[in-house]
Amino acid sequence: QDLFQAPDYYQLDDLLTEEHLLVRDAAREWVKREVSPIIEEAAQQAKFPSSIISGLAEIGAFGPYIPEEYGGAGLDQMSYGLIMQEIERGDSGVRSTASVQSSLVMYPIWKYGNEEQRKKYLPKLATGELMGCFGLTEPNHGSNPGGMETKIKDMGNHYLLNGAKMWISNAPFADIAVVWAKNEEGRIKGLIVERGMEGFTTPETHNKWSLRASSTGELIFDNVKIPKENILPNKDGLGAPLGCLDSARYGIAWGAIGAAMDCYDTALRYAKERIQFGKPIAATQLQQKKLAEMITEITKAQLLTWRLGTLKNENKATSAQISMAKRNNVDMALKIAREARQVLGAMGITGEYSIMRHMMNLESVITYEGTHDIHLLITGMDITGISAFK
Ligand code: TGC
Ligand code: FAD
Repeated sequence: QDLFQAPDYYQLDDLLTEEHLLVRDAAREWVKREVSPIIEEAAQQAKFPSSIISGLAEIGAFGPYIPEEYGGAGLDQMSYGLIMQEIERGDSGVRSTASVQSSLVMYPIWKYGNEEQRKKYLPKLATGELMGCFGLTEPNHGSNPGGMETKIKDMGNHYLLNGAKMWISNAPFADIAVVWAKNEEGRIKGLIVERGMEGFTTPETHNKWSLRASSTGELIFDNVKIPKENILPNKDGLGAPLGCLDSARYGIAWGAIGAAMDCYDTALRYAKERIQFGKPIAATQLQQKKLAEMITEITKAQLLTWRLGTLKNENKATSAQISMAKRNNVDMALKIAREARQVLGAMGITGEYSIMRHMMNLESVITYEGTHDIHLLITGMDITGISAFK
């Protein structure tokens, strides 16, 4: 296969620094070399390709913006976004692993943990020596995590954890889980649960048609003893896990552009090569409409996301702005995947091409980290000042 084409219709590369371009190109080259050749097979087999963990660490995908003193790459938010874009060009499931490790495990330990917790866990998470997962969603509480039933009880020298989390990325193989549970006063606390603690199990969720190269499971807590030093002391309440989601949603906004680029690029090449009625299908107005709309939507998403990156770098991005970008870009990518699949005709349904895999993956991406509906209602709440959730 040729090199990835990178649509840059509005010369956005001119707005990036040398460092951004270096970081992006290193991630792009790694994805092409290490992810593209193996990902279709991994998805077909529904197996997480654990061989890529060390490579993800090497390109800085685990904690891109975590300071170097804790083993992170010490990069800015734009670089973080560009890495996510390149990884999701390969596969949303691989990007999920990086998102969870960076924004949902390393971020809360860095922001809400104490110095001992940071030093104990972050360097090993950055190299992939330790892998983590994030337990917020429960069987009865998905969009409404504030209703969670998982709870901790103070036993004097430790806490006792009981409850269950569901749909947890990386759970089946994670070494640690950042888990959100209510204390006896009903206040949400973050805690670090380690594999091997008695009463803690992580059964795998099977039969997914989406995100098949990502491993998903449950977290079951049956009277698990949690040492007090495993509680994240510096923030509690629902705002703590939601703060982590802001960081992950920002990365997903970039990642979705990567998936869309790959679908567009594949459809464009195919349309130029596929001859029907004596001419390339790219010569027909209908296929040109599809391709022209795809590049228009990708370009709009790139501009929105670049601006969001600059706001993030200045610490000025609001949660509502992040929601808008996550919602817009994932929807854009899913629509492009559906259109691109049709450009390829029957070939589009096979694993010879990446489009159908992207399309199925994006059905998860449009649901996790806040559904398409929830992000619309977050925008609605932001512009009207009225919450539709209450
Ligand atoms: P609400 O009353 O609005 O807020 C409660 C407290 O939280 C604060 N807050 C935020 N803080 C930081 N970031 C945000 N985005 C925040 N949104 C709200 C808020 O200020 C308040 O603070 P305080 O101090 O006043 O208490 O809460 P609500 O119960 O009405 O719910 C709001 C809602 C629906 C928007 C929220 O619950 C939500 O976002 N639901 C969606 C759930 C979700 O996204 N789950 C994701 C689970 S993790 C996942 O999917 C990982 S997939 C990863 C992968 O594989 O890539
Ligand atoms: P529900 O909340 O039951 O929603 C069902 C439908 O109702 C949706 O269409 C929703 O938009 C709609 N709806 C809900 N409330 C409203 C409302 N107020 N108004 C209008 N419509 C509404 N979670 C984690 O904690 N950690 C993870 O690592 C993780 N990984 C995941 C990986 C995968 C592959 C998937 C699919 C999910 C993952 N999740 C994870 C869970 C994910 O965050 C939830 O699935 C998501 O938040 C939605 O919750 P739900 O599935 O329970 O849907």
